[in-house]
Amino acid sequence: KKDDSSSGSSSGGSKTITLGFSQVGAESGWRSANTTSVKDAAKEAGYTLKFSDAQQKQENQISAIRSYIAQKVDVIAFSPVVVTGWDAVLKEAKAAKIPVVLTDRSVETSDDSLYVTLVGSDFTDEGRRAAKMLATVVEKAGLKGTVKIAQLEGTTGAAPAIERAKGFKEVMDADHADDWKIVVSQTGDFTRAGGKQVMAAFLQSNPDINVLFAHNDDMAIGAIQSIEAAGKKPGKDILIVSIDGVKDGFVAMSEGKINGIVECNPLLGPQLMDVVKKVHEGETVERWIKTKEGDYLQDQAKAELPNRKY
Ligand code: GYE
Repeated sequence: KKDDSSSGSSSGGSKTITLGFSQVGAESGWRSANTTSVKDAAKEAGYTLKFSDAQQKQENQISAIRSYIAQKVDVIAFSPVVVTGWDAVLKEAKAAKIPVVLTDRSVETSDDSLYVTLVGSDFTDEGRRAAKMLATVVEKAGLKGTVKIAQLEGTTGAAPAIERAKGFKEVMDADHADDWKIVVSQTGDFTRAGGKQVMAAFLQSNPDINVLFAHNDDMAIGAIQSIEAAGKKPGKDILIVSIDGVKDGFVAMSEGKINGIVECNPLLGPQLMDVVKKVHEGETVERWIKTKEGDYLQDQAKAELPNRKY
């Protein structure tokens, strides 16, 4: 389909697919598991993988994508750190006739032809599930009076941060408008250090917080350190709900420090390689290929822990 006669990767005969993948960074346990999954699956599929880590910086992702275009890879895949600002580089890929597949996170664009498909989770739904889970957690804990929520947001402008907050608020406004309140909300950039630091500040400014909603497990784990340092019991004095379901999150949950986790599956590699092949062969694929996920409460933590692969 594609004229790649000048590409170094087409060594005649049966040619392997060259995939350029620009990863967000290594900010969380989720991300490390995602990176391993992508690398393993590319190897398994027999593709040549060109991988780069953008260290959570959009400009690094843009230059990685430009270099994949210059190298004439067959397909470009990337997990965009933020939703906006991609049109120019995506147009360059389109002009070079290199299909682009989004993984994990989405982009905002006025031109739908700039990417083929997104392989990833429904973050708005994860936010809704987190709010519904919090209702169960609050009831189980017998928490009376106003539910005073601190929210640790993911990276500002990133799809999972925007959409998880949106889904959570949607359920909160619909079902708990009278008794739930988000009293503080700030980004912890999806990292442990960020979660720790921002939670310490929250506890200073709003010592009456009784719930933490963290957009990922790593920030919750960081926050737990600050909660304990403040002489409070995470999971008791401050109820915690987070998203991801990495092993360390399950460890904290089995210790009673996290009350519930909404799963977000990072093992997208095999699905991605499948889609890359189809796209490369010119097959039509769905616009959004969603990942399947579950919800876990504290009483399931010990049983589920040995099953966690990441
Ligand atoms: O929840 C977080 C990571 O985009 C779904 O990014 C991903 C998020 C994940 O840093 O831990």
